[in-house]
Amino acid sequence: MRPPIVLLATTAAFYPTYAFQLPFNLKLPAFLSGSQSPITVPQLPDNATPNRVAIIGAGAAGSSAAFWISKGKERYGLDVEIDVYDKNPYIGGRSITVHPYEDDNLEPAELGASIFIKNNKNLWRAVDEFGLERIGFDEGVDDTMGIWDGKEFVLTTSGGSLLSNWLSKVKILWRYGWRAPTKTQDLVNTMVDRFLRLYSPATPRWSNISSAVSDLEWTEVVAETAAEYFDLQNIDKRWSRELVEAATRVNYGQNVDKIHALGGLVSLAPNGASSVKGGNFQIFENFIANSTASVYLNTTVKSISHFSPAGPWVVESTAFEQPRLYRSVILAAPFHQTNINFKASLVPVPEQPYVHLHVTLLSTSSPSPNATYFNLAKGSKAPTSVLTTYDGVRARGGPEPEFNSLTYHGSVRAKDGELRRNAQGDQEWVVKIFSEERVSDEWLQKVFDGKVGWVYRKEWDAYTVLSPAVEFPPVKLAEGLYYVNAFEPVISTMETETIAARNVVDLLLKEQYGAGLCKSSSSANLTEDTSVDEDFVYGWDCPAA
Ligand SMILES: Cc1cc2nc3c(=O)[nH]c(=O)nc-3n(C[C@H](O)[C@H](O)[C@H](O)COP(=O)(O)OP(=O)(O)OC[C@H]3O[C@@H](n4cnc5c(N)ncnc54)[C@H](O)[C@@H]3O)c2cc1C
Ligand SMILES: *[C@@H]1O[C@H](CO)[C@@H](O)[C@H](O)[C@H]1NC(C)=O
Ligand SMILES: *[C@@H]1O[C@H](CO)[C@@H](O)[C@H](O)[C@H]1NC(C)=O
Ligand SMILES: *[C@@H]1O[C@H](CO)[C@@H](O)[C@H](O)[C@H]1NC(C)=O
Ligand SMILES: *[C@@H]1O[C@H](CO)[C@@H](O)[C@H](O)[C@H]1NC(C)=O
Ligand SMILES: CC(=O)N[C@H]1CO[C@H](CO)[C@@H](O)[C@@H]1O
Repeated sequence: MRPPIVLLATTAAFYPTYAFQLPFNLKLPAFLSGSQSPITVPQLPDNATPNRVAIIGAGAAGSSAAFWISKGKERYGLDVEIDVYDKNPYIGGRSITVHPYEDDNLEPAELGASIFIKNNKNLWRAVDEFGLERIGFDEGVDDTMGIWDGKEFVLTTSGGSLLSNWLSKVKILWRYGWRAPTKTQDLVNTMVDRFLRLYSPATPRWSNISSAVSDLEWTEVVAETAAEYFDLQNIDKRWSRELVEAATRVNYGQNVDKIHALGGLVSLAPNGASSVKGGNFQIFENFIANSTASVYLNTTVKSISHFSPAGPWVVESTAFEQPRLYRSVILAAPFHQTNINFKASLVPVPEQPYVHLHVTLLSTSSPSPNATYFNLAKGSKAPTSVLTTYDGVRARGGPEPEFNSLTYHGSVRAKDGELRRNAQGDQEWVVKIFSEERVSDEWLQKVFDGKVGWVYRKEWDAYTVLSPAVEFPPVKLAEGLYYVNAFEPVISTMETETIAARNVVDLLLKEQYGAGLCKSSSSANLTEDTSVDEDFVYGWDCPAA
């Protein structure tokens, strides 16, 4: 029987269209690549199901998916075309920078995802392989950190922020005793050890998230709140309600009695946090550049339909006048935010709330925030990293902190390192504020003593609300349709998105091509192999066959 596709193909409905070829196959719609219309090359598909994969989203998940498919292609000698779509005009999604004063000559600041750690082996490896440069997150900032409860600082430390070096703060130990930090460090280490299984030759592979969570022995820590978990470990409540909460609020905008314990532990892990000089998005640009994907930016995918129960997928986007056919589709964006009209029967994806976050970047010539605002004595210096706890409200009925975090991030500098001075000849610092509500210009002038230079605001649906959970979104929405961001309710980071993408690609290559990411991926019994190289990163490297 002739596949129905041929009938439609003769109506010219599914001719592929090739637009302008730019570096790394960057294809922009015609209105971006000059006034010329895209050149249409009519070409009948040689069979009903073209060897083509659509990836929707060019953030950490989608860009790495393109990279992983290319790795698998190379290893198996597969012939697979890859199209990546993103509605944004840039690669990186929630990873993007802005330049102070929108001046490209100035060192940019991260507007979204900022930090990753050495144990984030995909990102770490990518930075090395792609010749990018890492910088310490708080490099050159000699700051003091305070935990603000809306009325007073429940804790202040000097020399480094909680973000990068939380445990080495002697004052923290004094306040909470030795046991809480030591025990917490053990719990974080255990979580990290389990996480590292994801890079081993015997990494878990999953077709549903519960199975991944169970393989990583995380079932318990995603099913209870951080508060419950730390209480069960007999850890001082003040420690979890103040210090752990400062970490969960700056990392995930959520309190310890709401966020799951894994979210709490991950928030405490950033020891030695790094960023990429010039912007983390460059990792994702390089994933794409080092793949064989064609990229369609500023292109919205409008609908996805199933051609016939066993036939190809039909993807309608703003890049092409005609829909394009695919053998498989990888959805690498939060399902409910895509506004894609799915005209097919899918495994239902439960509604997933995201934290709506206001990010305010600004420059100020005030070397520290207004001490009076923080009820400090006149003449004293307020901390330059202000984290927050909700415990003032919860336990003492006090006022709510007006922001989640307020952190200084070094001086405004030119790319050559030279300090930029404002019209008064003063140097300025870059400050980042995370808040649930918009912070007004008046508020900024008050908190920075009237010395505010540039201000930039952005609202994000930043990350999943990490509620305790025993059920997760489906990874496979239908035959040939895969969903990377199903992993986000477990944990939402750039790194875990690259891991979730790797898993989906492994699954897709297996199911659709009888292949995989690594040729030797089926070899069992590697768990026992303790001789595995520390530097081995599954996917980048493959176990010896
Ligand atoms: C302020 C902030 C701070 C953060 N801090 C950190 C941090 O320090 N470290 C860390 O690891 N993570 C951090 N995160 C989380 C991190 O950004 C995310 O976990 C990660 O970037 C998600 O990547 P993704 O590719 O899954 O999704 P996204 O980056 O959101 O990519 C999805 C892409 O899909 C595109 N898209 C959606 N619908 C369509 C459509 N219909 N057609 C075409 N394209 C579509 C979108 O335009 C988007 O570019 C932070 C996030 C925010 C917002
Ligand atoms: C999830 O996957 C595991 C093994 O991979 C399987 O045993 C289990 O039945 C799956 N659960 C669901 C709900 O599909
Ligand atoms: C993106 O495309 C739209 C039309 O779909 C156009 O109006 C807009 O200017 C483009 N954006 C950029 C940044 O080029
Ligand atoms: C500092 O904060 C206090 C209290 O909010 C406010 O009254 C004062 O005006 C601020 N100082 C400056 C210089 O803005
Ligand atoms: C794995 O180990 C078990 C027992 O240790 C053995 O029976 C089995 O054959 C091994 N499998 C492979 C693929 O080596
Ligand atoms: C698919 C692809 O382009 N892969 C290349 C990525 O970069 C490495 C080294 O730079 C090349 O060896 C691959 O061929």
